[in-house]
This record gives sequence, structure tokens and C-alpha cells, in this order.
Amino acid sequence: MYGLKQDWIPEPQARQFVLEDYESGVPRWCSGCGDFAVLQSLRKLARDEQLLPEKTVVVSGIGCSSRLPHYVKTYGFHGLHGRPLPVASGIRARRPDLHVFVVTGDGDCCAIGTGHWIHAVHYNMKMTVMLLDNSIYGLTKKQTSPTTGKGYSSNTHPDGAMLSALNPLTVTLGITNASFVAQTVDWNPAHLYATLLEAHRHPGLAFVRIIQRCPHFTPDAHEHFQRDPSNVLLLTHPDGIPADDVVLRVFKNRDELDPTDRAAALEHAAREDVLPIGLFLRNPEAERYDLCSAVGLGMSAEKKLAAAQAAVDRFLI
Ligand SMILES: Cc1ncc(C[n+]2csc(CCOP(=O)(O)OP(=O)(O)O)c2C)c(N)n1
Ligand code: SF4
Ligand SMILES: [Mg+2]
Repeated sequence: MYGLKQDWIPEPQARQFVLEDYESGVPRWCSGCGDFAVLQSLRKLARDEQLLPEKTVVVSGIGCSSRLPHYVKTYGFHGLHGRPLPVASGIRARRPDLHVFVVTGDGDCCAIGTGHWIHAVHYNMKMTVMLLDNSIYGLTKKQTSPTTGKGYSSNTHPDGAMLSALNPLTVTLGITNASFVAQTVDWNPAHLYATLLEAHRHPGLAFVRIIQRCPHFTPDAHEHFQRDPSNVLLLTHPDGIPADDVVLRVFKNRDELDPTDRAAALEHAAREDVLPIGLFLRNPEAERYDLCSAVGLGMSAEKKLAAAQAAVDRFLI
């Protein structure tokens, strides 16, 4: 005899994701571009954390770096230049069940998107923000960006940038309610990965500046740090970015920095004699706007209507 129809329905299987499950498309970046390393680290993080693809979203603006969402098989939003943070904030506010990642460039975040950058950090909604800083406008073929070094020649400033570069770390550290600020480099996959993992696990907005190689337009901008690791200062602390043997073997120049000490963080972030990498600030207790805006989520349509009516009635005269 045949059993009931329910007996034929297979038990739902536990899902196990491998790296290939997060791969999508063929990246259209120049060979040697640092964006590849960030993409690989993000896919690895998704695999290691077993992030459900349908519960993950990668949001970007416009730029070479902002093409990244196309290459991750999750939800993605390749938006408008300078606007990934308001888009990501909107997603976060209404869908607290999603893992939100933001990819932005130095032009995208630190020029046209500056207002959004400041307010997103202040709002401290849970998301991982990756600033891929190649010190140039890459996609539009080599214009000076706010993080281009003084004297660096570009198509807009052939005789060299006239101003000293804006420092995205000191700016972010200065924003009220900043809760996680870190810096890493694309050419050390172990440190890059460890930083992104800590950022993803942080309960709030985690801002990670990634010094990114652009062999096409700024091949010599970071060479100094890449060729000689003693020009890099590894920030260590028991509550900082965990450094494994691979990282410690490369970066011998180290300093301990307590990530609760904002004044010390600002001092380290401003250093120009070395490139500091590691965690500058961590405050898991900082206020979060997404927790406030989540009030009302899941309310029935009737309750929402009644609440809206009550709010309007307050103005009855
Ligand atoms: C509103 C608007 N202004 C200007 C542009 C042109 N534009 C596209 S990408 C870009 C700069 C990209 O530089 P960056 O954010 O550093 O990204 P990268 O290409 O270096 O990764 C500019 C100015 C645009 N697409 N939209
Ligand atoms: S122009 Fe630079 S940032 Fe853009 S893909 Fe090529 S190497 Fe990467
Ligand atoms: Mg750039």
C-alpha cells in the first residue's frame, strides 16, 4: 500500500556551501588589480561563516571596485556613484535579517559620497563597509581623488595633486558614534581576511579601509609599503585583529594599540612615516539606529494602520 502523500516529501537537507556557491561571472578587472583579493576574501568569509546567499546582500556605488557585487552569488545592488551607504542603510533598516556588505571606492566614499559616509558612521547600523582605496578614480581613467598623494600626477593634475591626501581613518575616527575602524592591505590575504571577519562579526557599522593596488593607474602609489614590510606598522592587541604566524612573520614592525583608546587611535591613524594596519577602534556598545528603526517591524497591517491613525490624530484640533 502507498503511504500518505506527506511521507513522500523528502526531509529538508542541511545546506553546506562551498566557495563555488558564492562565485558569479568573470571579473572585469585588470590583471594584478587588488579588487581580486578583496573578492576572494569576501567569498571565503561567506563560505566560512556559511552565510545563506539569499540572506546576504552586497551593495556598491560606481567605480572599478563597485563592480564587485556582480561577482558574488548573493543579492547585490550596483547603485549610483557615492550612494551605496544610504542604500545599504535602507536595506538594513527594513531587513535586519540580512548580512549587509558595502563596497565603495575612494572617489565613491570620500568625494561624492562624503555626506553619506559621515551620517552612515553616525547611524552605526550593522554592516561591513569596505573602502577599496587605490588613491585614484580608476573607472574613469585616472583623475585625482581625495586620497591621491600630494604631487601625484593624474589626468586632472598632470603636474601633481596640489593638496595633501585626505585621511579616511582620521575622518571616520572623528565621527560621533564610530564603533569599528580598521585598516588592512589587499596584498596580505591573511590580514585582509582576519580584518573582514572581525568587521563582519562586529555589532554595528564596521569601517575597513583596504589599501588597494591599481597596477594600471597608480602602480607606484603603495609600492613602498608592499616591497618593504618594515614600512608597515602592525597594530596588535588581544582585542584587536588576530594575527597568525603568517602575518607575524611578514610584519615585524609592531605596536600595541588598545582599540578602546580613541585618542591613541587618532594619533596612530595620522602617522605618515609608516602605514599602520590593524584595529584602531572597537566599541560594541555604541548606539545603533537600526535597533531603533526596527521598532514596528513585523507589525500586522491593521496595527500599522491604527498606529498611523493615532499619530495623525495627535494633530486634531
Ligand atoms: C553622479 C556621478 N558622477 C560622476 C560619475 C563618474 N564616475 C564614475 S566612477 C567615478 C570615480 C570612481 O573612483 P573610485 O570611487 O575611487 O572607484 P575606483 O574606480 O577607483 O575603484 C566617477 C567620477 C558617475 N558615474 N556618476
Ligand atoms: S583600473 Fe585599476 S582599479 Fe580599475 S580594474 Fe584596473 S587595476 Fe583595478
Ligand atoms: Mg579609487
